[in-house]
Amino acid sequence: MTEITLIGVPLDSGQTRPGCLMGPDAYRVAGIVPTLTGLGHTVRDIGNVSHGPVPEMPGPAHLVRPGEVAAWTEALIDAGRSVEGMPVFMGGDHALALGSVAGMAARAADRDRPLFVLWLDAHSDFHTPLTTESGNLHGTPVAYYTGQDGFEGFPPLPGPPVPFDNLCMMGLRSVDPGERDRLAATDAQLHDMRAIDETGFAAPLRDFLAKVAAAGEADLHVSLDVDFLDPSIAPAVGTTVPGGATFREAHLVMEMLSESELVTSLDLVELNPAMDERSRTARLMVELTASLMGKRIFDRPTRGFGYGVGR
Ligand code: 5AB
Ligand code: MN
Ligand code: MN
Ligand code: MN
Repeated sequence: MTEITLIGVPLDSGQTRPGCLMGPDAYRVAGIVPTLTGLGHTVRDIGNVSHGPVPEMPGPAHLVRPGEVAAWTEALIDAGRSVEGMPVFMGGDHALALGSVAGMAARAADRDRPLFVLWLDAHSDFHTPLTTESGNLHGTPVAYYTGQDGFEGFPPLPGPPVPFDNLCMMGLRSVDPGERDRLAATDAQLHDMRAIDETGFAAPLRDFLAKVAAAGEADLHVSLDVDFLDPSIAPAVGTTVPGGATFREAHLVMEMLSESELVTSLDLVELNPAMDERSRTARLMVELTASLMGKRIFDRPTRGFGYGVGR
């Protein structure tokens, strides 16, 4: 069983629509603590973290609250790096992943392990402060933690940048021209919905998990953006894009991740409770977290199940 640390991140400065700052409490109201303890885990909710002083930032004038995002990044690197067991970052918009992933990369390096990242999102979030048209920094975390230029004024990465070879994205269906070619030129494993329509999620996910397992002692961070899901099942997000993962597809992804026993940290991001319908999106995100943390229909072999290598 896993020691889980819930970290509330009431951050909504990565974009302009208010509401994401209620995310952590929406997960609590939707029962994330009893759901996870009911699966046999030890759960510690450390409450909501806050950030320190907001710096003056250089960079383009159209950036939305860059100083706040920089301050959050610093705070989240600190909050995550020293956690033993499994941190779950309850957002908050996706700008939280500048800090969560950078912190997890540093934590992995502290333990002499590589960090792998599974990015479940309609968007590739590969803008930099210099390429973003919207100015919304929730569209930039992947560029930050892979060490791209353009993040002047943000905290320097506290550990190694995440190598593109260790990054897998699934669910992509809204990639801006400014991110597309730069991303396609990398070694990241990019599974857009066009590809998923053809193969399903299982085959490419199995390949990625086999790669993580083959790395031996390694950490795996999963970043789950609500808009990975189809808006018909998950309406509570500012950036809905049609054609997302269905209820069963999303659960299958989580169940396979659980069976792999490889996941060491998680982001739950972009939930906007002000846009929810009777908490259904919050409850779905909690249910998906339960599937990731071992909730099963039937028990089945776990260690090495389907991935070639056990741990
Ligand atoms: B999210 C867009 N690419 O840069 C931009 O929801 C959307 O964290 C970013 O994935 C979406 O503003 C960021 C158009
Ligand atoms: Mn995102
Ligand atoms: Mn998104
Ligand atoms: Mn969004």
